[in-house]
Amino acid sequence: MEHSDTATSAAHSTEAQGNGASTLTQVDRARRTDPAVLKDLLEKMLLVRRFEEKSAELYTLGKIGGFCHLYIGQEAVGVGAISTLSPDDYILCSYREHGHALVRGLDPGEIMAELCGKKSGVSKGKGGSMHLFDKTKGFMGGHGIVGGQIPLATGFAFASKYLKQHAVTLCFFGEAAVNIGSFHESLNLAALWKLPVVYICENNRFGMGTPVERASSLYDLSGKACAYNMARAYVDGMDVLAMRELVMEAVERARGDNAPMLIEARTYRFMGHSMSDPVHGHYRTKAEVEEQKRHDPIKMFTSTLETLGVINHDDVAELDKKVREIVEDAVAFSERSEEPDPMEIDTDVYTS
Ligand SMILES: Cc1ncc(C[n+]2csc(CCOP(=O)(O)OP(=O)(O)O)c2C)c(N)n1
Repeated sequence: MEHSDTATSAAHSTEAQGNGASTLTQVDRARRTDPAVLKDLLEKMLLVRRFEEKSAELYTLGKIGGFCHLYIGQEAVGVGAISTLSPDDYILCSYREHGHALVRGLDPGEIMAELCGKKSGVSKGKGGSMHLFDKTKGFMGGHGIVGGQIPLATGFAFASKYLKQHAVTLCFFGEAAVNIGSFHESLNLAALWKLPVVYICENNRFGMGTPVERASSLYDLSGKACAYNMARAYVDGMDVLAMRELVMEAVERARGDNAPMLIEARTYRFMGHSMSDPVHGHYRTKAEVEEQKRHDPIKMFTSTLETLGVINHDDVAELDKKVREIVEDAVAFSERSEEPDPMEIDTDVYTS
């Protein structure tokens, strides 16, 4: 089958639509970005990576129950995108959301406690890995039903426009979700009603063990927006700065003109679908995963910053030490925390 990488534009053509084909390198983008921002992006990607590595360890020790989907390999997408938001904006994600929650500033200890089912977790230990929430930070989950967050995000965008809050909603989902009916219903209404929402499809190439080519008739998934007269772009999801620049533009347009957008971030998952799945399985080879790791977003970004002299080897070691300590403190906090009271099982189901 041929890759139908169409560059067809929707009627709301924007400069951003050319972004996927941009010839700018990461070094070019880094040169025009504040060094403090660059360091912050690297620190956040490192924090997510170390947190996820620790989560894998705790899962193996049986301290994390249920499902646990890691974000290793995809860090540039969440970090780049969320770095563009204001405190009043909203974020909705799939179950692969530990990284998004960390970047949004949810407390690492409370996230870890949630993964371990503890009372001090962000969802009182009753949601687990797939259901991280913090209303005070506009972090509205963590959703286990594939694509379930897409109509909810559309509703948040509708509400914030209706209430004139000027908030933007970022909605993250995997590429398998674009074949869910409510994805199409949501995009149609968001375009029709001009809602301030940016849909970010994290195309990590596999829905569990199914490669995207076996599930979607269109390989350029951003092209799905054309059916709804919506702006769209695809972007290298391994490049944190390309991600940040594109989402910044999309967020500004959403906030200013109430124009929604679909972004396809092309990325790769280095781990298995969830912790209970093999890394390679029958659907990809070890060699393929190793080849993809050459584009590790953290290694590439570190090398860019070193090339430009923004950081040196010692700075990286120091940052890494700092985030490892944050993760260790998060684990210690979780270990100290109590289990939820069984009598709490049916509280918090409905709001009063
Ligand atoms: C409606 C629904 N169908 C099936 C499942 C089972 N399931 C869980 S994850 C998954 C794959 C989703 O892949 P994708 O959307 O690409 O996200 P990724 O896991 O790659 O981040 C499936 C089919 C589900 N949770 N919900």
